[in-house]
Amino acid sequence: GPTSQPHVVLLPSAGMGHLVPFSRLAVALSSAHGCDVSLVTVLPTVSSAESSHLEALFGAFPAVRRLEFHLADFDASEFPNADPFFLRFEAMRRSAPLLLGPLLARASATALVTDIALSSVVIPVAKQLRLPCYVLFTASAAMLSLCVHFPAYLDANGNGLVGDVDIPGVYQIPKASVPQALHDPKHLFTRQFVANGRELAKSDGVLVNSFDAFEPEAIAALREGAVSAAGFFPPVFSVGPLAPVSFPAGNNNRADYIQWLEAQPARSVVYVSFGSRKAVARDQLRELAAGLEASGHRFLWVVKSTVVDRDDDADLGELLGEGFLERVQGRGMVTKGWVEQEDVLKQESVGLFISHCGWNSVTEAAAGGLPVLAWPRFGDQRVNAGVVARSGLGVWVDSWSWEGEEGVVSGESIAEKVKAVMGDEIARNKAVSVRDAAAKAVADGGTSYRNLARFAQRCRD
Ligand code: BUP
Repeated sequence: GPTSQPHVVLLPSAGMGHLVPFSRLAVALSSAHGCDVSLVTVLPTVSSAESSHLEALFGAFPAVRRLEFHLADFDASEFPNADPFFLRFEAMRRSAPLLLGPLLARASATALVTDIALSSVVIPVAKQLRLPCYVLFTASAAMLSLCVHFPAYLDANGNGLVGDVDIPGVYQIPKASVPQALHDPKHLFTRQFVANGRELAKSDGVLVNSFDAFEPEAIAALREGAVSAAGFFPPVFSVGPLAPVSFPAGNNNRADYIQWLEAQPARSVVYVSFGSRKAVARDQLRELAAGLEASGHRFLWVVKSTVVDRDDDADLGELLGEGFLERVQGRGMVTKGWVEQEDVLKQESVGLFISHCGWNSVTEAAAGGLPVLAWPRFGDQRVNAGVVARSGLGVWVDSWSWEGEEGVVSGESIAEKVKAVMGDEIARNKAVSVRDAAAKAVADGGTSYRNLARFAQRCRD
């Protein structure tokens, strides 16, 4: 109601890649910037990683309130074979026009931050309620610039064939880096992406988990209005890297992989993770195993062989090939479950991160000054890998295969590259410079610090 105090409602969509930056933002606004914050949740979550994360978050930060969003019935049979996370986005998008307004009214929301994946349906709901509506873009600023420019790009290319995309004021995204789905105008992801891109200009501002020194071109071009066809764009709040939320450990037992990492020499371990959302093909898993073994380096490898973690009952030994686990015992640690990546990246012993370049992982590597060997696979990951290479955070062998490509990268190529980057002093120093720039951005008076304070001030006004 009109007499209640300012109340910021945050609305994430599905998947850890979305939930993680939202919970970081929730804690930052609530703990450091004096905002009353609620986080909207949809139950049941798609993955069990999300449900454990939410439980830990609400347990550790009781000031962050939980608002449950009940979805209308949704018939998924219209989208055979669709990714379960996209299906959840779509279910939320369909429920928002009718069900979100009442939820926000009941909660006496005074500002809303919506996930980019829901923007085109949520912004009109907020407008109707006269509620200031901001968007949290959960990927890179480069990807944000693509999102803003892409509708105009399609309008100008009536034939629907997508080639290299030259983003005004930014740089060219090569055809191969444009997310696979966007090459098909009828794809569910493309329809959502274009609708969201068109609607963004009507938001009250866009937050992005990046920092000015990391992505100078994209952030400046967005701010200057150079990217949008209208020549105007709402304020861009680059607030990254958002600080990880640390949950007090439930017990005193440090995880086995942390104990193992603590026992290894400085910068001797390769950490390998391809994110939480997509399985790696079995052939490729075998080659990766061969590559890590042949590199001679120590490694910690998080293996994922199914799309949704609840379905993962594969046997590691069988998955990685006869005798592999025995041969690398002591030198390589392989785990199927969730690891606390933040804790891993903090370890002195970790010297390289082989990453799919999910944007959260990239920002975490940047904050830690850990060199990245980029191996993007699908979605926005090749665009993010471009940021990794440009910024000096890491290296990207862009000929390595990605979604839709037949090839498997051989164990020999992987071993060779791992050896090269592990021994590359210059690469390490560059990653450390990125870390220093990130620390400066989030420190008192830094660009990200000021942007977040400015944003919180608006929410409190
Ligand atoms: Br896997 C894994 N532990 O075992 P991204 C991930 N994470 O802490 P994604 C763990 O989840 P999208 C694990 O630190 C990061 O914060 C990781 O987000 C954490 O990739 C987050 O890196 C994963 O953006 O999401 O999951 O592929 O595709 O939505 O970007």
